[in-house]
Amino acid sequence: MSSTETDKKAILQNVQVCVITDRHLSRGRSFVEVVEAAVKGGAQMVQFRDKELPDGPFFREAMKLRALTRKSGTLFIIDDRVDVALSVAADGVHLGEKDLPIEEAKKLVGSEMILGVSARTPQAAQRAQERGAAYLGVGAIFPTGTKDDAVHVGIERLTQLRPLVDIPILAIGGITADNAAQTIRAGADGVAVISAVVGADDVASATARLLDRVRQAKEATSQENS
Ligand code: TZP
Ligand code: MG
Repeated sequence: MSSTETDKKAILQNVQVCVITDRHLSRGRSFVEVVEAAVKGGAQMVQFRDKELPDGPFFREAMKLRALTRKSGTLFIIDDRVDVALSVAADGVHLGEKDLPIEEAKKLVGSEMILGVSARTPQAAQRAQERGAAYLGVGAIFPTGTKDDAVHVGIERLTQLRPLVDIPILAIGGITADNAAQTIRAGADGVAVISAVVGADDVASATARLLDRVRQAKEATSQENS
């Protein structure tokens, strides 16, 4: 394993907050502005997600975000687009049910790139891990208006999936600073959020507040378990 690969995997084990972009919820702020603020607030992972930009503009935006996340040492993940993840040398790519199958993506990206996979069921979670997923996104934990086709699975799903895999689980869907601790207590290692952060008045403070809640909950859970 190269040292960058080791660093990447080490950061991944400790991701507490992943901020995901959304053009419609950003209140006119650019992707760069939102991501800069999220990084300032302490997000350890950023996912560039946009379902509308054509290839060229998506690539150029991804290049800008790659440059700034490289400077801060923040993990940079691209949603859906394996090709763009490769061309901008992202740290990883996130795949959902309707995206390229994990084993096909793995053939393209090799072992250096982090593969994040959305999983809702025990079968999907175990399969994803077996096929090389490095982390899971599990949700929607709470109801959300951000993703039209999100299925609300409830917080118990985290407790059900936790013992089945040993890769990090990021809870997603309707997560806020007020309910984030519950997801950690239920078994998540960290949270992935859109509206609670990118739609906030102050993106950096919203990120920092969320991070604080996750950190406290993780400390409390690890003390209880020791
Ligand atoms: N996948 C499952 S729920 C969701 C995604 C992308 C939306 C999360 O957005 P929010 O605003 O944090 O609920
Ligand atoms: Mg997808």
